[in-house]
Amino acid sequence: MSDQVPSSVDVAVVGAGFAGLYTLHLMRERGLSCHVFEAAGDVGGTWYWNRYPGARCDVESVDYCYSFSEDIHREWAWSERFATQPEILRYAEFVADRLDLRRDISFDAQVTSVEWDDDDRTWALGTKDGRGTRARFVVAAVGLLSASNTPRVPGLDRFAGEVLHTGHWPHEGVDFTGRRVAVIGTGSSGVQAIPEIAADAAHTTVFQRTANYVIPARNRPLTAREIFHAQLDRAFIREQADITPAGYYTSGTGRAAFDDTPEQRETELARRWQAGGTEFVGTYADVVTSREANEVVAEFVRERIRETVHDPEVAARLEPHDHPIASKRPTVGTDYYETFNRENVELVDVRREPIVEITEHAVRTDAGEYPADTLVMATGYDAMTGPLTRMGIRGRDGADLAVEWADGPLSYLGLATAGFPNLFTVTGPLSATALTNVMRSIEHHVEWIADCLTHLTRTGVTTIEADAAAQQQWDQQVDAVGGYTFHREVASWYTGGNIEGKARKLMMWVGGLNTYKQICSHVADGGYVGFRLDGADPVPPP
Ligand code: NA7
Repeated sequence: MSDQVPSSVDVAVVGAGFAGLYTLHLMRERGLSCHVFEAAGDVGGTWYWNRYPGARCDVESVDYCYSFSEDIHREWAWSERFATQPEILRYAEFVADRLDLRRDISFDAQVTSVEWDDDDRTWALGTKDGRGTRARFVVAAVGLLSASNTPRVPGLDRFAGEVLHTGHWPHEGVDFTGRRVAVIGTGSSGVQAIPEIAADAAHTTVFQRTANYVIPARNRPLTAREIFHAQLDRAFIREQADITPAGYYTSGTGRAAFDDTPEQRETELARRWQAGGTEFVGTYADVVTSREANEVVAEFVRERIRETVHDPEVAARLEPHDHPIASKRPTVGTDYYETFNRENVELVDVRREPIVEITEHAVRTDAGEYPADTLVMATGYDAMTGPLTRMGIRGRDGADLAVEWADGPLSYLGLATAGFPNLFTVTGPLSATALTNVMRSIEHHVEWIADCLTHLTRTGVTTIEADAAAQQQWDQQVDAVGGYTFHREVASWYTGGNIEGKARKLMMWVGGLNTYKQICSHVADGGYVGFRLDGADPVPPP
């Protein structure tokens, strides 16, 4: 770990999750001096904080890892199909050790100001505790889901027991034995945590705002053969990142739902439901573009809910009806629906009976009071923009990123924003991320940025800045492509609709990582089309 912050560097990186770690490694390889600032006490990013019971990745572990290094790929073996948070964190630590990264990372260093100085064309970064540096370039590797969202429920500060957020879980863990627990939120975090909490707690009350489609994980240990193949197949993994929309191999049928007969559909969906994992939702190619196709898959899930949950009233409350399946991030769970058959578990639909307030010892809805000793907020994140707008970024002429983005994020390719020269985002808003295997998005963005900085350094260019017109065109393209799927219309963290008062805008390119990578390559190959180099007119298309 580095307590010594250099007074100036070529590249300052914010965040030591998977994006920040790879950025540091690649910058070193390119001969650029680099320093990383990380708010947490160690590496891992989202996997450092999300220590709630049951926390796992919903992408299969053999895909949720780096592919850039032959050595790392060969030396690491995952133990389960869906890795647990502790195992993923160990992997991040392993990579940090293997590449000797910690010596250039400052921990417990929350960046609170990032200010552009036009005179000497550098950024000044400052942390909450007064550390800082100057940097030619800044890479914000802050993750999509790192700014947690705690809704302003009246009386929350009066609650006498512990209030926990899944995204900031106590490192020492929590013993729920004998406690009455209230869980608010049934997204991925809630879906994973609820069965584990219910197994230990005296009583668990689940407050659900939107019923979700929960696909069984069917998690299991990986076989020796699977581990061997995963270690062998790095080239395959990288190739898939280039040719598939999600950036990894998926076993969808490639057919439209109505290409199959009803019997074939039932058989195919049942087989995939049995296999588990998010691939179930990708059974048919038109699931996010055809309402009828979507409804077939959605109804299949509802039938499984009715089949699993004994109390028909509870089952009805758990059935999702208000959004298409896969229009929000699909959730993968273990024994989620089964948990509602437990005597000590209660489900409250807060659309029917809204939460009015939190009292000292209970959650009070307009229909009654639910006693609780511990409150678990599984209420998600101010996703994608939150980590960036909370960082005090001020660009050219003092422009405040939070103000510029008040009506939604603006970015060219999701990599850079007009008015903020020499600042790059990894998995930033309006890039190809979130719907992808984020590991592949991270690798692509970091490599693109590293190539860009290498080019600028070689050619003596001191500033690069997205052109406002190119940015606007990209914005329109993201929106137009977004119109082909259901993601844009649904209130979720993809659109900012999960948070009261947040501007609604689809925040990612849904046209596929493969297509996005080609666009980014054309931009670079054309000499950074749509960017202004050293303040000159934007580079036109070749
Ligand atoms: P999510 O998926 O955003 O889920 C948050 C949950 O909290 C969701 O059920 C929300 O309901 C609920 N929520 C949020 N605000 C409130 C209020 N005010 N009242 C009641 N319920 C509320 O976050 P997660 O942490 O579960 O998962 C994030 C990602 O991590 C996930 O997509 C994976 O990629 C991994 P809503 O559905 O908005 O009505």
